[in-house]
Amino acid sequence: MTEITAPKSPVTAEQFADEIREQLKYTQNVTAEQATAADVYVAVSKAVRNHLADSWFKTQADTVNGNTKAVGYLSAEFLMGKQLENALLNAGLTDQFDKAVEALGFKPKDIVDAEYEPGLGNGGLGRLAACFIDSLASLGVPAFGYGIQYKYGIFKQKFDENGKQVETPDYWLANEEPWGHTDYNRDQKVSFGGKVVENADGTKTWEPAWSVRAVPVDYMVPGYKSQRVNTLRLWTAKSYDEFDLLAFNRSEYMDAVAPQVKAENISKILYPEDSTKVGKELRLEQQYFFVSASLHDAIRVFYPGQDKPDLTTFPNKIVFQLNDTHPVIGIPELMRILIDEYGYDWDTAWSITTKTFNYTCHTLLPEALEVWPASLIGELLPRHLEIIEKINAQFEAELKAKGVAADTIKDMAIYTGDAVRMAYLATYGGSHVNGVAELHSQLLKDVTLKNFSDVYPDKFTNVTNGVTPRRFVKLANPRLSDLITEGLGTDKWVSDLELLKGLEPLAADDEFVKKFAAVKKANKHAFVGFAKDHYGIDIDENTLFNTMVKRLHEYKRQSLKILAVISTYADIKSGKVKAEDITPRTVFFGAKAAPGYYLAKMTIELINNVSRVISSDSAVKGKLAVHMLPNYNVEMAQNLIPATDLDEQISQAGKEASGTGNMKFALNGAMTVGTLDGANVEIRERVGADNFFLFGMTVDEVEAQYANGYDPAKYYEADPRLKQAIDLVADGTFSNGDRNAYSPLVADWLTKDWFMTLADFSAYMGIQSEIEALYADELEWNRKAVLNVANSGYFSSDRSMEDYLERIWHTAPLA
Ligand code: Z15
Repeated sequence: MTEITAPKSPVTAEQFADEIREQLKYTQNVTAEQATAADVYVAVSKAVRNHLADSWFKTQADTVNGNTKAVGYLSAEFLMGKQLENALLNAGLTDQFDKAVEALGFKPKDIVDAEYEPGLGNGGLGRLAACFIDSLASLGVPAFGYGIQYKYGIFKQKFDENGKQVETPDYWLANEEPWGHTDYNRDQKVSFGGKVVENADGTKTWEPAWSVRAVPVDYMVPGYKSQRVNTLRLWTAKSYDEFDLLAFNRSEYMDAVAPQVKAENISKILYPEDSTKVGKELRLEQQYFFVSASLHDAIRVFYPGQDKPDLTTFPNKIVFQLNDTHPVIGIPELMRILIDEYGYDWDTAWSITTKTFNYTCHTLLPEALEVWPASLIGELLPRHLEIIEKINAQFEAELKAKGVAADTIKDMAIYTGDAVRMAYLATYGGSHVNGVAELHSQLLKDVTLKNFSDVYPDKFTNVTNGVTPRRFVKLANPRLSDLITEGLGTDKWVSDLELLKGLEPLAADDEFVKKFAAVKKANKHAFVGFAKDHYGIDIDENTLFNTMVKRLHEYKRQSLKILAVISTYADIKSGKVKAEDITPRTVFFGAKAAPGYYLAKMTIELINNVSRVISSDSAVKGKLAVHMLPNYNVEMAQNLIPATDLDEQISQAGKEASGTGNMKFALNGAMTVGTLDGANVEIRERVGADNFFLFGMTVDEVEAQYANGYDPAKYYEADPRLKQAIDLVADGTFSNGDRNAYSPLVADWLTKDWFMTLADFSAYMGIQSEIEALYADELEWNRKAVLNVANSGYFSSDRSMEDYLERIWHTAPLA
């Protein structure tokens, strides 16, 4: 990788202040005296964008003319987080910003806080996409992120007076949004419905019933010290029929705007499900909408002004990564474009298409692998259904020729006659398939996509996820960043995270470890202030900060954590644990539940009510506190992760594909309690078994239990602590005496418990005692935490990108 250093100081603080004043005056139309923090935020953001513009144009030109292939990252979600601080960092303007806004009479923090977080993603998958495009720009790899600019992002979560989750719309565009530029002149037409007619010459013509206008909104994606700025292109849907005159003349005024409503609905809202079923027509419309617009956009970019481009070179220009099954309709769409719009024959089109696409699978849960009813595809995209049928026929013939058994061929069907399996289509229609952690990729080959791996072993590979060290260390944890730089004698680790390894010897240096402990303490203190400001809660900073933040899902097992908390509560209250043996602890939960996910929502309600009961019980005051923090988002992550002592990664083994929170915590010097699942396995390998709190069943043990007929009630009867905890939920302790409040949850635990929370409970309680014993030795604890930081450099998304470049994309940074 060639490092192009950013100009030392593109402008002075005084010059930058003038640029801000100019923006205030001529774009915001307020005087510096009238300006509020919100005005200054917009002005600063536009001034920073101007600094990035030349690098952006140069990167675009080099992308088209250069000798390296670009990457197109197709993703229904990009969970970007706030932009300003990151843009300042990458533009090399952080110091100038601080001084300039102070000169204008503002506190830098108030300006940064004025930004509204764009929540265009649900969780790990969307945040991963954001980390990846950050790393691609930082490595200098030409890349486009392609997705949807939803009008409403992930819902805002509140809790009602009973502790139930309440969702409110996230109208993030209520105020001026300075980062996205709507490029009306680079629009694309996306069509739906209608029928396919066969022409005299045997070719097919799709006669769609309706079309929408896809208008791109461009976001600059600045690299860190790379002088490169890539593009995130998010499509928004507009109507072509601004006014239906016929309807208007019949004075059906409301009907006159119906086409606009229908068209603009497509990019109206992000589906709030994360690894749970959706299967709604509008969702398929969204998927086709952004994928079709993006493929046409790539042809426009790489073959400018050409009516008859030679698209056999398309796979040399750009390689598309399919982020989960959501964009997989891109495979038949590229076939259709090549055959129907550009006149290629089937085989040529297939050869181009299979070279163009690769597929990342992010799950092991069967319900998260999309399967669309053929009838729905047929209605919405009749030409695509034909193409899918033909792909399937070709696939079956190919399998037959390879000697695959007939019943196996049937099991592998892409098109079953009434459904289309998108994961299978992606596996057959692309060059590579990857999982997101070693264990996950292995399970894909052994279980989920076993038949495919048997026939196409070379397609399968692994790329372990990573996170960007810019946002999640440098920006989120400035104190630790300064200490790392001091310890290493360089700040190069920000773009070369394996350099953290150089901290390893310092774990033996008590003075360094004490400085590290002081950083953690300061971060905890800061979070106490953040929590007071944002949530109005009082936290005792002299407690162990124990955090579990992620989407609420049964497989992630928030239930296991809350049952353990209840058990500890009961033990303290009953005096079973002596006062001197108690490690004071504050447990933080953050989790959104999909609005239709009944048991997940009930778990949130339970956590809130456990929190309520514990906080009003003087018997545990100062010893145990639980907080369910509302609306977990990127900003909360950036504040809470650096303040955490112990993080929870306790999914049932074999269910969490990777996890990326686990990486953020390790890099910020938290200790992890976790199962052998997802990337936990690799984190533990790297940080060392002594520096990771492992517990619970392995994948093989889980499988054996399923095979033997798992009976959770057995565990309930066998462990008195578990029995007591569940009984307290059942007897109304956390529901003002109402014994029915949690009965569906209790019934599930005792009779189903699909993710074996009960089976892992005893081991989990056991490891918690070890954790508390170690925590009592402050120096030892922090020594291990330092070793977590020192050995987690591998989990940089820069490294993930290098792996994709080498194993899948076969491209390189621009010269
Ligand atoms: C999602 O956030 C993930 C997988 C999915 O299939 C969907 Cl629909 C959403 C997550 C995985 O659960 C998590 O383990 C992984 O770290 C993340 O994707 C990024 O790969």
